[in-house]
Amino acid sequence: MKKVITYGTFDLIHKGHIRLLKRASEYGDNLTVVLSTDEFNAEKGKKAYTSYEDRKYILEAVKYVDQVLPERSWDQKIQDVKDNDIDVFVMGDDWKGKFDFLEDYCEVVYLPRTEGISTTKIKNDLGLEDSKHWEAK
Ligand code: C2G
Repeated sequence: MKKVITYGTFDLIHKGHIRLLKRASEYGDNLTVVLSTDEFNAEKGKKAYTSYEDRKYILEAVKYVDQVLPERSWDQKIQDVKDNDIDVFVMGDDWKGKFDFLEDYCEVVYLPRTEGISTTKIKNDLGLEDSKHWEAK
């Protein structure tokens, strides 16, 4: 079984996320998504609107996704690849080059991002970027 892995926050999940997951899943037979916890998001300088549990629940309902694991640190990728017998690591190309160190352990693929959509754009378009409505639950 050819195993694929990808990482992300996947907040306010949208077509760009789904297209990434679909394309990633086509590199193998099984896709693991390592999902940023709320605590790790704080380290990334992100505050997801949707909690980790709810983002996990949603991703587990996506037909391209086989399992969801927590991403707690920048430093877990090599261990994740080893522990899960991963063959292919896939990320959007906004990360191009950043994870090439994984080439010692698996194939590394950067896919073109989907233009015109992002969680930030959704928040801005809804005028929610700084409003009180935006406080994380
Ligand atoms: N993505 C995409 N097109 C978009 C938006 C996002 O292809 N319009 C991709 C990103 O390139 C990424 C994935 O969807 O591969 C998840 O995006 P985010 O949730 O923004 O993930 P990010 O915060 O970049 O977290 O350790 C890696 C980090 O956890 C990545």
